[in-house]
Amino acid sequence: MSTGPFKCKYALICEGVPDSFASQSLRMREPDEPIDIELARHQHAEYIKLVKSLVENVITIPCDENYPDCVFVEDIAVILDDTALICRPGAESRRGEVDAVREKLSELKLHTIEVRAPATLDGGDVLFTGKEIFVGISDRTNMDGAKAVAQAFPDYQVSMVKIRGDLHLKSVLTMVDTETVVVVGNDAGKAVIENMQSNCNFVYQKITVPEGGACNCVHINGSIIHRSQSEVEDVDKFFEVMNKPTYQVDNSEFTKADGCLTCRSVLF
Ligand code: CIR
Repeated sequence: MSTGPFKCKYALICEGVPDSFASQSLRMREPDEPIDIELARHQHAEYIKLVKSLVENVITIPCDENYPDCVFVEDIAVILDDTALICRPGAESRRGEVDAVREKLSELKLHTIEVRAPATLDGGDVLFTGKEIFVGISDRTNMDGAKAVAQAFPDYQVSMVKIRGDLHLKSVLTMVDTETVVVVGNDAGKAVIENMQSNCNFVYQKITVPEGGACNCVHINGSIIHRSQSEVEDVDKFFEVMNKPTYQVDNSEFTKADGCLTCRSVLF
C-alpha cells in the first residue's frame, strides 16, 4: 500500500482538539504560558488543510474529550506497507485512544497486529528511514515494544536507540527524505545520532539544527512540512539544501504539551 510518509496515499488525523487538551494533556513540564485552546484548534485546522492538499485520502478520527492527548495520533499506530501495528502507549491515560484508531483502520485492507502487555510502544519512538527502522527506548517505549516492531515488520532491520531527557526518538530527529536525517544539535541529539549511526545499515546525510523545534519535520510525498519562521528563527535556511517544496506550520500550542509536527498524523 505505501512506504510510509515517503510515498503515502493516506493520512490519519484527529478531526479536532478536545477542550481537555488545554489542562489535562500530558507534559514533561508546565509551559511558561498556558495552552490557548482556540489557537491550538486554529493551528490544527491549518495542518489538516495542508495535509489534505498533499495526500489523496485524509481519514479522520473523532476528537474525544476523554482523551486529552487524542490529537497526537502518531503514537497510536505504526503503518508500513500493508501492516498496521496498533500501539500500546506507555502512558496509561492514552491507552484508550487505540479503540477509535483501530475501528477506523478496520475499514481499510490492512494486516493489523496489536502490541500486547508487557510491551509498551508510542509511535513517536518509531523512525522509518525508508530502508530500516529505529525504535527509541524511552520512558514510553520499552524493549518488548521494540521487539513488537521487529516482529510486525520483518522485512526491515530494526535497531534500538536509547532516549534520555526527551519524550520520543522523533522529538530529537526525523527524516526529510530517505537519505537525510535532521537532528537537533544539543547533547541529547548528539547522543542519539551517534548511537543511531553505530547501528545503521545505510549511510545518511545529516542536517543539524540548533533548536529542538526545527528537527521534527514531516516528509510527505516529496514535500517537507516544518515549523514556521515565526516560531523558529531562520528555520527555512536549514531546508534550502533539500531543494524540495517546503511548507511552514505553527505548532506553539502543541509544543507546550511536548507535541511535534509528526505526531499529528499517521502517513501511509
Ligand atoms: C504525550 O505526552 O503523550 C503528549 N502530550 C504528547 C505526545 C507527542 N507525541 C509525539 O510527538 N509523537
